[in-house]
Order: sequence, then C-alpha cells, then structure tokens
Amino acid sequence: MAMEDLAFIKGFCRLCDDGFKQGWHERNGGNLTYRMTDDEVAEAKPFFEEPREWVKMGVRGENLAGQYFVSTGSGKYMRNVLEDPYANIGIVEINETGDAFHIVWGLANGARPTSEFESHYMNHCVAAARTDGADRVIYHAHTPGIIEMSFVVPLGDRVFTRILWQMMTECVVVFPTGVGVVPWMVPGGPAIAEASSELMQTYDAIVWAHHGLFAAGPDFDTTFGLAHTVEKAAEIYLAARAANGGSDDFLNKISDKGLRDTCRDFGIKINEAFVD
Ligand code: 2HA
Ligand code: ZN
Repeated sequence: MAMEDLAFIKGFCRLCDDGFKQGWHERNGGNLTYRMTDDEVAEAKPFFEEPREWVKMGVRGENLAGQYFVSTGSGKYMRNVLEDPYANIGIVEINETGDAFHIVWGLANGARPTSEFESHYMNHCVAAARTDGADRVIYHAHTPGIIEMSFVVPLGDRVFTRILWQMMTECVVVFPTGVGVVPWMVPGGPAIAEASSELMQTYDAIVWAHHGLFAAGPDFDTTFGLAHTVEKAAEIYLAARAANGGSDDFLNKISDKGLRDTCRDFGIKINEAFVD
C-alpha cells in the first residue's frame, strides 16, 4: 500500500487525466484541489513526511482551518499527474488560524501547490459554508468553448446562464442556480480570488473570461460532470451560431416555460432571477 493506492488520490489523478484528454489542459494550464475527509486523513497519515515550512497565504479562511487538501503543483502539467502523482501533486495542511499551509506529502523536489491555491482555498471556504461542508472539490480548466463564448457574449451572469441553459435540455438540472461570470483579470492574484469567492456564494460554476472555468462540487464525478456539461453547452452554442450564419437568433429554442417545467418535474429550484 502507498499513498498512490488510496481511493481519493486515484480519483484526483483520474480527474486530471480526464481533463487533459478533453483538451482542457495545455502545458501547465488548469488546477485541482480536494479537501480530504477525516477518514481519508487518517488513512493517509502513515505516508506523511516531515512537514515543510509554513507558507503564509494572502487570504484567511477560518472555517477550514486545520483541514488537509490535495493540490496540483504550480507549473505542473495535468498530462503528467496520473503517471507520477508524487512529483506533480501534493497534500498540504492548513494551520489553525486558516492563513498558512505546509506540505506534508508529494510535490517532490521543492515544488509548490498551484499558483491559484489562494483562490481555491478562499472558494473552498465559501463553498463549504454554503453547502454545510458537502463541497470538497475546486477545479479550474481552460475549457475552449467557454473561452470562445467570452469573446462574443456580454460578460454577465444572466446572459451566460440563459444561453447555456437553452443549449441542452438537462443543463438547467445540472446547474439550476446558473453560472457567474468574472471579467478578464490577472490570473493567480488576490483580485480573481476575491471576485470568484463573491460569486461562489451563489454559483457552483464560474466563467473566467478569456481564461476558462472554475467549478466546485462535493466529489470528483459531480465537479468534472459540471465542467463537462457547461463546456459542452458552450460548444453547442458556438456550433449552432456558426451554423446559423453567426447569429444566435435561432429558429427553435427551449422556452422559459420549458426551463421551469423541467425544474418542476425534477424537483429542482431554478434561479428565478434568470427566467422570464
Ligand atoms: O497555469 O491555469 O490560472 C495554471 C493556471 C492558472
Ligand atoms: Zn488558468
């Protein structure tokens, strides 16, 4: 038995590989973090190493102080994670005040957690608080359809959400609160962390204009499935628009009544602000 044999590490690595195979992770693009359960911490502890130095974060989140996270490494390639987890991902412990971390496993040869770790941590804090602790995964991917959409669609939550809901019947079931949209910002900094965590109070999926998608969820399947669904809807929109001579004034579409009826039959609460 080794760290790499534990189910949550396998699930983490599989998601990285799935995302790479989708074409969402050129070079070192994208990142993933996962908040471990107490049971997972207990089974992983025998493999922990001498902790490295504490690293202060620019953010503080007290509700997840003392928790453990798996994180992809800064500058590491999603393409390589499955082949060599120890070099490309690691486990960090958050300190008791929720404003620093240290590495307890992996990230070999002095590697660091993802450059977006502060964004991830802040958003974990918000998502966990909103879902009573259910949310454990934050995933960032360079999804081309969503990036393309951000060039041709106004950068607003309502307009993006409505387009995506209308592209595929089950979208409204997968993300009934919709998607948030962050305008273009410098990656890896406190501003994008702040803007995303603001939207994370409401949405599970956030569009980073000209950059990609930022998604939260309770487990790897749900979170990857959310990103996959949002991205597929974006690709359908772009293809339908191209097939329609560049216009999104489509001959046929799903009505607002259709969106409402779907949610009613699935027993889901739609975001009322986004339907007429
Ligand atoms: O390269 O995707 O947003 C990692 C990133 C930063
Ligand atoms: Zn990125």
